Amino acid sequence: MPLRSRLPLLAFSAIFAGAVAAPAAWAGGASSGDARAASAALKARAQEPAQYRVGEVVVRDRSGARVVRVKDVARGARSLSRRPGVRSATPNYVARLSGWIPPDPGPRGGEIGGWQKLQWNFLPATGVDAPNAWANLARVGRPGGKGVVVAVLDTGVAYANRGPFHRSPDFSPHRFVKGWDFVEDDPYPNDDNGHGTHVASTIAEGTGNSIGLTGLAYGVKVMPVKVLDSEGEGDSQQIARGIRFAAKNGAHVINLSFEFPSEITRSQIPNILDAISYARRQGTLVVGASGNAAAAAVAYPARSRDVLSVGATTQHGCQADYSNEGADLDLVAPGGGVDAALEGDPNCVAARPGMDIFQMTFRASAPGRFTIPSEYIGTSMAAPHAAATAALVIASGILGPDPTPAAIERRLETTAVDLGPPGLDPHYGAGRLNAARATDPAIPVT
Ligand SMILES: [Ca+2]
Ligand SMILES: [Ca+2]
Ligand SMILES: [Ca+2]
Ligand SMILES: [Ca+2]
Repeated sequence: MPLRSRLPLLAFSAIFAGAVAAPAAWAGGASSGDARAASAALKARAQEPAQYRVGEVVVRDRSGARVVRVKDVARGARSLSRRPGVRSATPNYVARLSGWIPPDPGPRGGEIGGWQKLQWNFLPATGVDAPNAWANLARVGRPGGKGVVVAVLDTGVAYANRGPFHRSPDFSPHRFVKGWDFVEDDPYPNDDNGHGTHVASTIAEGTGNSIGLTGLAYGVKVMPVKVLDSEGEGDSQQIARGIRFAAKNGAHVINLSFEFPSEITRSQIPNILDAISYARRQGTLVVGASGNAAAAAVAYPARSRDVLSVGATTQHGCQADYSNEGADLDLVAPGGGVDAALEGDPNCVAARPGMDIFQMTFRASAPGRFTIPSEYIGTSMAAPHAAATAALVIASGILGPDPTPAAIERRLETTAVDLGPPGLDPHYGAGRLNAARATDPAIPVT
C-alpha cells in the first residue's frame, strides 16, 4: 500500500473569512477606517523628529561647506555662526530614505499609489516595510530581487494562457521559469483554485506597472509547481516530488503555504523530510506556513528543523488568533485576521478584527476573471512574505554571492522586529519579518 493512501491529505493554510464579495472584477474592499490607520502610520514615521550627526556642524563660508567637529551641536552651531565670514552653521541633518512608492492603484479606478490602502502588510508600521526594501535593492542594481528564483509549491499559478486558464494581468509573462504539475503530472502548472496565484502575487505581483497591487520581490523569477489540487489538497508524494524538482532546477527559495493536520508526525512523512534535506544540501531555503490550527505546536512540514517556519500577525501587530506557535516557530509575518488573546501584549485586543491580505487572483468559479478578493487570511499568506524577503536578501549581496540557507534564515531572524516578551518567544519566534532591515547594508551581519 503506498504511503499516500494512508495519510490524511493536507490542506492549504488560508482561511476564507468573511462573505464573498460581489463578482465585480477588481473588487476589493477594506473599510476606509482601516485604510486611514495604515496611511496615518506611514505619515507618522515620516514625521518623526529630525536626526543629525552627533558632534558635527556644517559650516558654510565663501570657500564652500565643510564639517566641523564640536562637543555640543546646538551650542557649537550657535557660536560658529557668529564667526566672521560664516554664512551658516547648522547641525548635519540626516535624511531618511523614504522608500519607493510605486503608482499601482489597487482596485480599478483607484488613485495613484492606491495599493497602500489595501497592502498594510507591505507598509512600515505593522508590515514588512517594502518601500525601503525596494529602495535598498534598486540601489544595488537588483530591483525587486532580480536574478533570484522562487518556487511556489501550491495549487499552481496563473502564469500563462492555456484553455480556460489565463495569466494574471498583473504578472509579466517574463516573470516565470519552467515549472511542473505534480497533480496531473504534466508541464502546465496552471492554477485551478486561486490560492497559489494569491501566494505568488505576494511574492512577485507586477510592481510599478500602474495595474492592481504590488509584490514584495517583484523582480524575481517564479517557478510554478503544482502540488495541491483544485480543493487545495495534496499528498506527501506529490509534495516531495515538487520539492526535489524545485531544488534540482535551480530554485533559491521554495515556498510551502500548506500544512498537515496536527496529528501527523515526522515518521509519517519521511519522503517529504528527505526532499527537504535534499533541498537544503542544494542550497535552497525552504519556507513554510506554521499552520492555522491555533495549536501550541507548529505543523509539518514547517516544523522541520530545515524549514523556516512562519506564523502570522494582524494589522495591529498582534499574533493572529489562528496562528500555530511553539518552540519550532522561527518568525512571524503579516497574515491578517483577528488578534489573539495575549494578555499584557500592548498590540493585542482579543478578537479585534483587522484587514485581510490583498493580492490579485481569481475565484475558482471564474478562472479568467481577475479580482482583488477580500477573503484571504492565514499563515499561507504570511509565509510568502518571508520567501520574498529571503530572495531580496540573496539579491542584496549582503551575505555574499551564494549564501547558505542557514545564513539567510539567520539574517531574517536577527533583523526581525521583536514582539511580545523580549527576545525569542513561542508566539512570535524571533519577531516580525522586516524586509527593509534585512536588506539594509548598514545593519551588520551577525
Ligand atoms: Ca496541468
Ligand atoms: Ca501592479
Ligand atoms: Ca525551523
Ligand atoms: Ca519576542
